[in-house]
Amino acid sequence: MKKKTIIITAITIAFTFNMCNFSEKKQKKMQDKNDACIVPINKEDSAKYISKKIEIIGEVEKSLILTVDSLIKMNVTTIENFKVVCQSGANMKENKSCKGVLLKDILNKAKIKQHTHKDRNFYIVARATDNYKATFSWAEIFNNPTGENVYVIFEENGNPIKAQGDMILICTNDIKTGPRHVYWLKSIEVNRVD
Ligand SMILES: Nc1nc2c(c(=O)[nH]1)N[C@H]1C(S)=C(S)[C@@H](COP(=O)(O)O)O[C@H]1N2
Ligand SMILES: [Mo]
Repeated sequence: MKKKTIIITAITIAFTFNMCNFSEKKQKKMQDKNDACIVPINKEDSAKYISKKIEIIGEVEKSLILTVDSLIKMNVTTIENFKVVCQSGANMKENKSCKGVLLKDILNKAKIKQHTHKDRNFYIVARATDNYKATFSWAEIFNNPTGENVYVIFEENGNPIKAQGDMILICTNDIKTGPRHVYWLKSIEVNRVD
């Protein structure tokens, strides 16, 4: 009798555990599907996300509206062999060359509102029209080599950016460059940490 109870209890525990595991796996699969990098978007739908301008807003002295034409007039750099690698490790895109302007130069033009020299706890959000976003800290841009690697690009392999246009924000020294590769870029927002 005792043995039987033990066996039934053991089976119940094993079954419950397996069910939990099963639903966890199912949940993970569904999440992966939602987070997938390759979400097929048809041409018409993707055209709706294209942004012709970027706004530099928030804690800045001068809010700016920039277009490809205004970037061309700034200090333009050519970036060679830039690869977009997803967090998953998948290779998404490879550019032989692209042209862009340092985010640092753009922020210096808008001038971050620093009240004192200790007032440097800002975070900068690069946001796209589909609300995809990437975040940088003031220190990364202004007190770290990363500042020399964050660009707003407007040209890939000698051509204007079309489907992902007009401008893309990139960070060339990230380990996985996919996450902070923001296409359909529409704004750069400067926020002070309270
Ligand atoms: N606006 C916007 N930018 C984005 C994404 C997005 O969904 N929307 N996906 C990111 C992801 S997850 C990756 S890996 C890279 C490359 O994605 P792609 O293959 O769609 O170009 O872009 C990033 N930039
Ligand atoms: Mo990704």
